[in-house]
Amino acid sequence: MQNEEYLDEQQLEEEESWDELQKDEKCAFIAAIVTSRDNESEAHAALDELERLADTAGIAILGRYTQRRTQPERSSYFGKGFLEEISIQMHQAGADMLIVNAELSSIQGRNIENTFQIKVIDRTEVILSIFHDHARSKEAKLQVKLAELQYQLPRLRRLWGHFDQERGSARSAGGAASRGMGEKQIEVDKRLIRQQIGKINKSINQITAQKETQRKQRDNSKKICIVGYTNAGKSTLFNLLTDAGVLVEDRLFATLDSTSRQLKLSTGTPAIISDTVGFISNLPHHLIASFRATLMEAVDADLLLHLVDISDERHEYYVGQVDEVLSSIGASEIPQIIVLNKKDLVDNSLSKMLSKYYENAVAISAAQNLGIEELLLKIEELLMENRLYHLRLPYTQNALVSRLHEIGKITQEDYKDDGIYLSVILGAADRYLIQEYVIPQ
Ligand SMILES: Nc1nc2c(ncn2[C@@H]2O[C@H](COP(=O)(O)OP(=O)(O)OP(=O)(O)O)[C@@H](O)[C@H]2O)c(=O)[nH]1
Ligand SMILES: [Mg+2]
Repeated sequence: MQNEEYLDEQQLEEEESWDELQKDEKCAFIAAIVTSRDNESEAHAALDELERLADTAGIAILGRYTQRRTQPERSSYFGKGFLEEISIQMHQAGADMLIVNAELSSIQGRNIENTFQIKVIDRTEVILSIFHDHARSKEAKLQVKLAELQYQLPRLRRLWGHFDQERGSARSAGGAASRGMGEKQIEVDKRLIRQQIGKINKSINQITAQKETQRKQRDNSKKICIVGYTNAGKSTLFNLLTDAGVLVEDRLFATLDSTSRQLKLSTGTPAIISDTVGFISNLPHHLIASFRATLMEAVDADLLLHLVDISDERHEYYVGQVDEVLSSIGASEIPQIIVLNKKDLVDNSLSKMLSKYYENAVAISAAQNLGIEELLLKIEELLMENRLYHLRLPYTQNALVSRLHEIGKITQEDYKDDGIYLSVILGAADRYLIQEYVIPQ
């Protein structure tokens, strides 16, 4: 039964209102501000990443520019002279738009477009458009739509600026009147967008509740979640471990949905492993909020496999960025294995050095099936956090003794006058059962 309060897939397709990136606009310049605090090579690496994002979004980059400034210009982000120069260069090169490596305010975007006749989009819009194109499931589509609407809401004035301009030039005497109409329209649109946001939130909450139920049903299984920077090889590893056949591609954000499968561990402990959406530095916060349901997979895990592409020289920076996202979603306390992937592409000495450098690290190649045995052993070790405990239990705790036989491995059992002496290997999750009976060593 279709509840009209909820958005269905068909509605989503019909309400396709994402027009920031037109499909025929395919050439761009990219630009960034470099401040005195920024490291030059980091700034260039960030522009490389933006170029990669643009490429994934189907935009060719014709030129890249940086401006040195102490801080961005409030009204136009870049300085006037820089924008004038860029505008000339862009027209000469036939570039359709400028991509800025930051999140622009509505005013900055409007000023750049109106004063310098440059169509401008920011990094967030590029990421949103990639998410938009890659979303397949109803859940992912809803989540992307929500992020898009939240991004558009404070920027409506800029979008309506185009409308006012057109009206103004068509009827020069009616400029003031049409500006007034634009203002009214902005109010109407804002209300409509807020309503839509409300509906989408309801639908997402419904999906979250369903997922919660599913999670509860598999509650006795250990949960492992593969996380990492986009393109690190998460889906490749997931497929290798589970034969799931998830899409693997050499492009950013190939995966937006989370997929879960059973993982067989040699101890026989039931475990569920999930592949999920990749992270990126400065992930737009609307996307983090919208993808809450998907990211819950990580928040809910007993163990994170934090995949790192060690063939990329920025790997250490990526680890920091992923940790930042993990902490922003409340997953920083979950035990992690640092999985150093793509070791087939680097020197043996580097992967060995990095395995020592990071705590709980294993070097693998998901594509070449190298190091997987060692990874599985590490997973078991961390997942179970198995430890040996020496206990003395009163005879009234007979039921607990039977329980420990079921869930742990008893290495010694002695029935003495003052109680039952047990030595038991137990996982961390069950430690609470025995805490008060542990004999201090
Ligand atoms: N050489 C090499 N390539 C790998 C390895 N693992 C993955 N790749 C390649 O890296 C690219 C990205 O792999 P994916 O598994 O799609 O990466 P992902 O982390 O799931 O990426 P997103 O879902 O886009 O965030 C693909 O071209 C893979 O073939 C590896 O061990 N060695
Ligand atoms: Mg993937």
